[in-house]
Amino acid sequence: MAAGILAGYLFSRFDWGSDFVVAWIKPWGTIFINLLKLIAIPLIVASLIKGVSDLDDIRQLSRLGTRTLGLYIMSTLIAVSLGLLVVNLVQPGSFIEEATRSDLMASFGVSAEQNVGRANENQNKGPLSALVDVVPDNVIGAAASNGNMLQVIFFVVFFGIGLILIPAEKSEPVKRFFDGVNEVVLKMIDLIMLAAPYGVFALLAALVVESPSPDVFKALGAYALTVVFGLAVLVFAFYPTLVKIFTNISYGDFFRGMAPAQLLAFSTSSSAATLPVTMERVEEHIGVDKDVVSFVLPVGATINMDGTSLYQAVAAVFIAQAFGDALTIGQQLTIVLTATLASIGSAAVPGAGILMLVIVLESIGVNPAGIALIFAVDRPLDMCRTVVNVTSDATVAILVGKSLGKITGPKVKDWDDHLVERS
Ligand code: DAS
Repeated sequence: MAAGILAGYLFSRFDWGSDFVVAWIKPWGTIFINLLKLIAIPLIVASLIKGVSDLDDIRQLSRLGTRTLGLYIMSTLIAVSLGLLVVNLVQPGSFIEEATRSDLMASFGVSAEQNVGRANENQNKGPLSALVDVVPDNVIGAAASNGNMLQVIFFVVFFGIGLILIPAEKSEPVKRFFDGVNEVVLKMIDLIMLAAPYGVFALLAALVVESPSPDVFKALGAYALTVVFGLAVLVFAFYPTLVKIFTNISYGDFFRGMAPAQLLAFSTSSSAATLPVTMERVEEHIGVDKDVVSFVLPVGATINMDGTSLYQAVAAVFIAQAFGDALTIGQQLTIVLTATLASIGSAAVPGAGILMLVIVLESIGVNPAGIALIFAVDRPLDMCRTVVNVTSDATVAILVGKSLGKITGPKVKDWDDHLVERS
């Protein structure tokens, strides 16, 4: 990140520097963004179909499953809505001055006509036009054309519903196939993310050379603070208050119980890597029974990412603002849907959130190349949103445990290392 900014600054000191960066360095950033856009559709197909079939397995677990699912989806919707609230209040994209905005749009190949055209197009249709636009008449065409991500999502969810309605002996091979496809796509993502430092370097060097004004970096700072503020409200206010109200577990006990898992989530940026510690903390130090913990938390690590969904809502609106694209209410409601679906589909690994952001941006017709704007600050934000993801999973496990009468209070190890209730 810093190297990219420094390189851009140094090259811009020479009259040949800008041309050199645009000709020989920026293309590597474009290639990196294209790779992210390339993997977006395979990722949404594989992860959503896996997500829908996972949801089906959860639904079948009667009370435990339906409560878990209901709370996870509710908390994600609240997180996305909070994200939209804070980003519309702070308006971090407005820190970019008009002169810089046109440089930025030129650098990312975004045309003002594109924004106006889409806005007019939306205005000229009837009240149900948004619903009609979601249903594709040709899924390959929808996948091929930009901005029709919602139509791809509609087909994939429809396919998933068909999958869970056929007899198990017929759906199992299909589920296994898509599990395999999901693994392959995740491996491709690992390879793409290896190129991330080089892609970010190239993108930032080009950004400094093509729109050198400091207000871009001021806007980036405002964006990062907006995300962190939203995440902090969730971790330090929303979740502990829910736990206090419904289980009477104090803030102190909640954070003493969760802190080791939250710190590991922060340092690894991976809910999956943190899962074993989250389970141990919720079971032994908060006191939720094993059968609830061993179901709710692994499911949460797979399909529940409140921090990621808040981040995607803020990032999508910020990028649109940076490109001078005032999103309609319909587009912002689309963000609620796609950010919720994207967080269900996101893998619990570092960087998954920014990948799924491509889906959210394409669903509202905002140029996904805009993620190059925010890539520079994504790593620290990934660490923060993973803490929220883990805390949200633990909160739902505690609430589900309480609702089933399966919280026995924090346990401690007695003299012969057995777990006993704390007296
Ligand atoms: N790092 C992901 C996780 O493990 C979250 C993200 O990328 O948004 O939860």
